[in-house]
Amino acid sequence: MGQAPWTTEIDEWYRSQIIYSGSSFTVRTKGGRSMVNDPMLSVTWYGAVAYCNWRSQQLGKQPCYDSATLEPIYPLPNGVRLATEAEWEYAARGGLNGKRFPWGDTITHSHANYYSYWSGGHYSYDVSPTNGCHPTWNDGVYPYTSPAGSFPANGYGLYDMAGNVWEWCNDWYGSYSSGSQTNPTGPTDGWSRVLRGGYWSTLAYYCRVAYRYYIRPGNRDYTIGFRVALDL
Ligand SMILES: [Ca+2]
Ligand SMILES: [Ca+2]
Repeated sequence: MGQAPWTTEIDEWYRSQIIYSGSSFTVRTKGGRSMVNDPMLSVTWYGAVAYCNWRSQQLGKQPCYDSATLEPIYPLPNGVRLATEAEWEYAARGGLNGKRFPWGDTITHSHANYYSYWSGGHYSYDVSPTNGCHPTWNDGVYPYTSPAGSFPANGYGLYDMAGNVWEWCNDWYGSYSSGSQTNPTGPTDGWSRVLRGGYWSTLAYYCRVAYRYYIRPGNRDYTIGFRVALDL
């Protein structure tokens, strides 16, 4: 039996931007552009936290995840880890209070890498005159990610908190408690881990700083990446 016809397509779907030659790893080039400054993607939650532990080791910090199970260690040690969901949203807001996005209440393609609806579309706060995926980063070859720093930073100096790729958070996904909490670390157990921020082909609604998404931690997709946090 020959190679399944969908093998190439699946490979495309799961592309991480990293190529293994059998002896070494390199960052791939897409359409003549090196992806070295684009977000890494197609990584499971476990892959992301394994990276965090490796990075902690490089920096002489404590690992934040159990080396056998890769579950978070609580209280969270002072090492490299994924942001808690609360930390992520705090960081995304960039010091603004009650705004829909990291910069304000409306969104255009000058702010972020996302899918803009046609005017008169679903969301009145999506005011981009351009439509569909971002015209600069839509090169016809998935994924349409953009290099870090392609859009203005938010008030905390952070890039791409809205759009580009979904970002794994540390927490299990679950309902918020009714009472207020200080520095919550999420439910103690669950099925899915939190994703935040939307990606290059999500609508404005999903790029809002309050929008919560989730997926099984063993899943990977070329829309999902991660960003790390470190207590100083
Ligand atoms: Ca539009
Ligand atoms: Ca993002």
